[in-house]
Order: sequence, then structure tokens, then C-alpha cells
Amino acid sequence: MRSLTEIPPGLGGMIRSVLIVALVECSRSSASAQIVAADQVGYASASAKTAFTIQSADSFSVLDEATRHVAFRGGFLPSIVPDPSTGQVVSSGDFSGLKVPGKYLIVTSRGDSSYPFIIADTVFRGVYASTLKGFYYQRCGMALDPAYAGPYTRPACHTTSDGFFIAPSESTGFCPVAGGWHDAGDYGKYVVNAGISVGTLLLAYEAFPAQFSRDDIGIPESGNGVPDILDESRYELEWLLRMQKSDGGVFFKVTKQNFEGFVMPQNDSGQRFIYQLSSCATGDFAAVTARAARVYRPFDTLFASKCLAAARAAWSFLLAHPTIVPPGGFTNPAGTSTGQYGDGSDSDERLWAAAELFESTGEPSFNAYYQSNAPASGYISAPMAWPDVGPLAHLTYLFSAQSSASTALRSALRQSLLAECQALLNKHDDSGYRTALASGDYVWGSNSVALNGAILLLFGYRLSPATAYLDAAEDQLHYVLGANALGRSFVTGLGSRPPKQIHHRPSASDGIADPVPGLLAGGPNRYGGDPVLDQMVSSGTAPALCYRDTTPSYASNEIAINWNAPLVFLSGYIASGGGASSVRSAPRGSLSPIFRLEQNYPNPFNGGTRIAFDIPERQLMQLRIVDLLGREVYTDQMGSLSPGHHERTWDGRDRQGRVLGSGTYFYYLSGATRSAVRRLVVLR
Ligand SMILES: [Ca+2]
Ligand SMILES: [Ca+2]
Ligand SMILES: [Zn+2]
Repeated sequence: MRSLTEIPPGLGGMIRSVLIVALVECSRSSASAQIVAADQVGYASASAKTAFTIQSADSFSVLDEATRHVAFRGGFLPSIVPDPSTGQVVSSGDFSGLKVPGKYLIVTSRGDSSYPFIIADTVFRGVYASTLKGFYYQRCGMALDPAYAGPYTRPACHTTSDGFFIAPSESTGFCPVAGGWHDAGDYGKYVVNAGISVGTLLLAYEAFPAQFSRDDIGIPESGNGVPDILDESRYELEWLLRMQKSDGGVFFKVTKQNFEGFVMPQNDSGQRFIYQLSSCATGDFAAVTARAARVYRPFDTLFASKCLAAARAAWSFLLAHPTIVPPGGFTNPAGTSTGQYGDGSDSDERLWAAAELFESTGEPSFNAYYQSNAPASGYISAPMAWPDVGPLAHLTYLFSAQSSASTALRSALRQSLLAECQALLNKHDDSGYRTALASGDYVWGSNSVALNGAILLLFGYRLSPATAYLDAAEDQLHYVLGANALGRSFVTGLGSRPPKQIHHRPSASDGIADPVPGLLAGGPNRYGGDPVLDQMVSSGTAPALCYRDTTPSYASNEIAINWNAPLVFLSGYIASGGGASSVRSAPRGSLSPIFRLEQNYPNPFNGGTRIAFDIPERQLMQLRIVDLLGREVYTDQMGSLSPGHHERTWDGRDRQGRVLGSGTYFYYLSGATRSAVRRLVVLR
């Protein structure tokens, strides 16, 4: 994601014609909005499964796609309040009970249907392979071989153009900095965004090595005995190492002065420039090379040592330059208009560097830096993002293997992560589509915000095995793969309705109908930023609908390495089965840290239904059931309950033991500080 992007002048006419198409699509959408939204790839067998519709259907069937036999029947439950990000009353249908592997589709009582999907524990293996391989297609400076790239084969690009020092720079002349990944839809290479991308991929491997050990995703290094996620990351790391100056500082980016046209990378001729040293870039660089020193040690000690030396040199540069470099943060010099990744604070990048260097060396100076520079409170208060890598620093320190790590600080970090997980669960529960985004969170690259939040939830689960964390994390994967208000996948090549017109120069200029696969579009962006999107925003489009699958909409439909990285993390974690199965077979935590009211089960029900909830601390609890007219029909004063998981069964009778009639009821859970409400249906 870049703070500064522009469309080449030649695309102006294209934008105008796209606007006309967009208006036609808008007027048509209300009549054709009959897609039952569900993950277009699928669900692991044991996972929670939910379909969504805004049509007036009361029940649905899940059919075997081939035989059309009914495999499962369920009821829809309308949301209590409209979805805050679309304004829609969204009905959700739970089919978690269907666990038999197969290919299915959902048909509602109104006749609407979903796209087909798979239920199988292996279903996300393909998503992981495809999205990790998405980085391979971004490789700069080497030919993409037909054996791996298939129709997307192409010659090497930018081998001799990268890079010439631009003025005003600390250096002059030419320094070879070929290699690395193209950053996004353009061919630039930016250290800051490389940092969070590689940092996220290495975090996945370091935290969950069993889930990320695959050596068969179909890149040139597959089968070499090294996990492919490390091979692919190393391609970027080798480039990062070239971006370091002899004094330890790291140059900000390698780009042309202006965004190149929509040509294939091998046809993008002319000089590309190395820009100034940057302390944000240097901090990110130090963090990822320090982490690489740990992660690659078992596979290549020489490379690991080289990375650690580079990290130390970068740290020395940061110590020698205690305030942000360049002053105020990097900005483009006159005449340059490529990405700026504007970031006025390098304190989080320095902190991340210190945390990773401490974890790799155990040296007191890094520990001391982290402890005295970590903020006093609110350590993790949002998902990580390229301008704020603080959460990555905190995760490393929280899960540190160093015995000298501060116990008190780690305890505070633990509380901070769990508080953020609760905030994410609240957003998830408030959303009609179970998206961990508030309406204000639909920013440029919002899909990555949801997925980075999901990563925090996975680490929350690691701290405390509340199934709600895992369910909510998986829901973010389902969201980008089709369980959303647009009824579409946001990942090229995946699902029945993936993006076709991503803002991506190779995809737009290779003459192949389908875009390069495995790439995540930025997603809905309520704040605009390109002419297509600006028009949608100004016409009052709801936040979660501000997306258009069209090349000119770089503010909603570009792809970027820092967006793909958390998708690789999520899909790899879920795909391995290691996460899901170990999680689901684990006993519920007796000290669940969350406040959460679960959907009753079964629902609708006739005989009895189970109502389960979690509370974070001991408190007086009360369960009330209210009918549609607001009359309280049942109350359970549960008294003072201990922290953790609780369940109650309700038999559908009122306080006098009379059987209540069919209909919709609300059940309210109230504690000392919080309450929650959900809807249930009695069916006689
Ligand atoms: Ca490999
Ligand atoms: Ca920053
Ligand atoms: Zn290139």
C-alpha cells in the first residue's frame, strides 16, 4: 500500500468508460443480489461454517453439488441490528454440523444459491500454495521459468537498471540492487513494505514451524529440503541485504521517478533510482534480518550469520542517528512521484529492531532499549500495518524465549494482546458478515487489516485456547474468499468469482485473460483515492461495498506484497490442520479471558437448546429470555460465576413450566460490566 499512487495519463479514457459500466452495474445489482455469501473455496471439516443472505429466506439446504442430495438443513437467523458497514439486515445460516467431506452448494427456501465450495480438512492447502506462490510471480531480476510459472512465464526484468543514486542522496553512481519482489501493481521495490512482508512470513514460520514446513508449492526451490516459505522470503532478503550502505543505514526504495506504464516488466526500460537512507527502512531491515538470523540458522549458518551482522550494522546506524532520518520521515525529492510510504514516526521500527535483536542475541542492551522504549500502556491496540510495526515488536517480546525478558512487561503485553483480541471479537460479533472491521476500518488495503487482526487472534488463541479466537480468525479468511457483502473472492484465481481486473501491470499487459493467480486485492475502501472509488464514495456507497474490480481502481483493486503476507499466514495456519485440529481437540481454557455469548445450539429447536458463554472474571450473571413484544418469559439468576466457559440448557418453557409457542425470542446475558444479546427460534 502506498500513500501516493497515480494512474498513467493514458488511462483517463479507460476510467471514464469504467465509470459508465460501474453505474450500470449499480443499477442492476439490487435485482441480481441473490448470491448466498459463503467461502467460495470452502471450510475445514470441524470448523464453524456460516452462510449469509440479505434476502427474505427462512431456511436453507446444503446440497451435494453432483447429486443434489440434501446433506444438511438449517434455518436463517436475521441480525438483530443492521450490519454497520453495509446497512443490510444480514441473515446468517449455521451449517457447522455438516462435517462430511465433499463439494456442496447452499440453496435457500427463496431459491437463492451460493457458489460451490469444498468441505475438507485439506481445503486451504491450495490457498496457501497459491498465495505463497503469488510472491514468486512478483520476483524481479530473474526469469519466471515455464516449469513453475506456466503461462505467466517471462524473461528477467530490471537486471541492469537497478539502481542509480538519485540526488539528493548520500551516494552517487551505480550500485547493483537487482532482485527482490515487485512491491505491488507497480515495479518499484520499497524496503519498508518489504520489511513488514518478510517479517510476517518469517513470523508465521517461527511461531508455527510445523504448519509452514511445506517444500512442494511449485517454486524453483521446491524439493530442496528447505520450507518454501523460507526460500521465497530469502529471495527478498537477499535484495534487502543489497540495500544496505556500508555505514549500516538502509536506502528507502528503488523505483523510477514516476510510475511506469502498463507494460510487462521485461519491457520496462530505463534507469531506476536508489533513494535516500531512511531510519524507518533501517529499523524494519534490522528487525527482519535479526529474525532471519534465528530462522535460517538450522538451514544455512553462513546466511544466518550474514543476516545478524547486517542487523547489528543497521542498529549501529540507528544509534548513531537517534532522530528520524531523513528529518520528518522520507519524502520524495522534486521530480519523483512513486510511492512514499509516509511515516513520521520511526519509534515503532526501532522498537521492532530492538525486540528482534534481543531475541536473537539475548544481549542486555537490546533488552534495555525495548523495556525503556516500549510505550507505557496500550502496547497492542490495533493490527500491525506498514507504518506501525509495533505489534510485531510486542509479539516477539511477549513470546520471547530469552530468560532475561521482563516478566512484568510480558504480563502487561499479554493483557494488551487479549484486550485487542476482545476488541476484534466485538467487531466480528457486531458485523453482519463476521468481519473484524468496524465501519471506519475499511481503509486502503482493508483486507489486510482484517487478516492482520486474524493473526493477532491466532496468537490470542496461543495464549488462551478460546475457540472463539480461532473461529473469528477463520472467519476473516472466509471473508476474503467470498463470505462478504459483495459475494466475491478478493484473491485472483481462487473461488468462483475472483477479481479479474486487478491493478497489476503484468496482469494487465501479458495478454492472458486471467490475472496472475494467488494475489489479494486491497478490498473495500470507504475513503476513496482513485477516480472510480471517489465516485462510489461520493454517491454514498456503504463502506464495505466501496470496491470495484477494475484496473483503474488502485485504491481498492491493487495487489501488494504486504497484503498477501497475512493471507499466506492465515491460509497456511488453517490449511495444515495442525492449527485447526490441535485447537479443536484441545480442552477449553478454564481461564478464558473473553466476554462472549455464543449462538445457541441447536437453533431452531424444539426440545431444548444449549446456551454457552465465556466471562473473563468472577461476577454476578443473569440470563433472560424475551419475546418479540419485549415480555420477559424466562429468567435464570445464575449467581456469582467463576471466570471461564459456562453452559446452560433452556427447555423452551417459561418460569411456570408452560411450553412456549413457536417464534423468535431474544436471550440476554448480563454481567456486572457487560451484556450481550442474541436471537433464537423455537420451532414446534
Ligand atoms: Ca524449498
Ligand atoms: Ca512507524
Ligand atoms: Zn523487475
